[in-house]
Amino acid sequence: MPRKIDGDFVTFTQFIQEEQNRHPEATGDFSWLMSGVALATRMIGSYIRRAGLIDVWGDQGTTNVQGETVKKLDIMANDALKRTLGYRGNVGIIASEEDDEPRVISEVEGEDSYIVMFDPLDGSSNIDVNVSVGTIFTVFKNPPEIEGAAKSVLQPGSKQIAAGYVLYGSSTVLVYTCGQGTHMFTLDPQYGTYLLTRENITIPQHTPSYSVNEAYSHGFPEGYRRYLDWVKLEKPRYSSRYVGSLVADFHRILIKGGVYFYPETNANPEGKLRLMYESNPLAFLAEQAGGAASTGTQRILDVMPGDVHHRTPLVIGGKRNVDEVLDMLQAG
Ligand code: P6P
Repeated sequence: MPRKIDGDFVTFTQFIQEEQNRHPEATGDFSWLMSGVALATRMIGSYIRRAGLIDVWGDQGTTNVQGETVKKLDIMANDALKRTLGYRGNVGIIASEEDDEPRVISEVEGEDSYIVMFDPLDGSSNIDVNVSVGTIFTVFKNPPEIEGAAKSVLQPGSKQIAAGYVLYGSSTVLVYTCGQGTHMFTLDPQYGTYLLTRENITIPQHTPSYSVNEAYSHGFPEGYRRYLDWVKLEKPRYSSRYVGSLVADFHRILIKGGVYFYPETNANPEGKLRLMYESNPLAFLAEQAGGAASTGTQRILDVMPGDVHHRTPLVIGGKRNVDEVLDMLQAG
């Protein structure tokens, strides 16, 4: 049930404002920026809920910088985020999974400037079959001293000042952190606003559950294959859950525990998932909820990106679940 303060519901914007009041050093109107993200996701959710009734199924007819077929909804989601963030004067740079390069959208001088990066619609190939999809976002300070958007965005995940996702599932939930815990807000369609429904989420340290696309396991490094053999013999029995939509898979782990991993494969020797707007935000949320996130050899939040679309292997989930996988990798 939504949390109440003095009998009133707590909206996402109120929550952000309360956080900002607790941290006067937070420059600029951060809540105004985050309200832009929330508005865009409400627009995206309305498109998704009407898929089939409006012309949003199927392909756009182009491929993106990732070499992936672009879905019509990918473009609509990307445009919604760029439009709403474009009106937030304190957003200096945006970068999207759908765009080749980061873009300067406002020359905001000094401290009051942010970088927002996002995957506008992760898992969009699932739209046509009505499986949950998500929007993932992350926020960094825009360093005025660095020249050029392409360089300004190249910061390790430990520098994130906020991150989150929206999961368009059986209900629409926004999960968010600014380094003060991981919190969840549920969209009340009646009011069209996100209400606080879970505060200070904690990932169970260990749950007998793992999430991976085992079809590729023959191409995994040996340690992952050893883990997959071991886990099938363990007592109590482990369960396997894989939606094939990162936000849906991660959200299950955030609430119930377990581990998700997408290792290096023959098709994706660097890993398939992107660091800046997929792995980093989820790693920030996971660590704030007491979990862990690794490349298999390094903490995700310590990775120095090579470019805005840097790919990485990802192992993420409950602390002890992640350690079980890492122990198998380190066993050589
Ligand atoms: P595979 C969707 O394209 C995505 O990036 C994630 O949402 C998802 O976890 C993964 O790819 C699924 O990849 O190779 O198992 O289909």
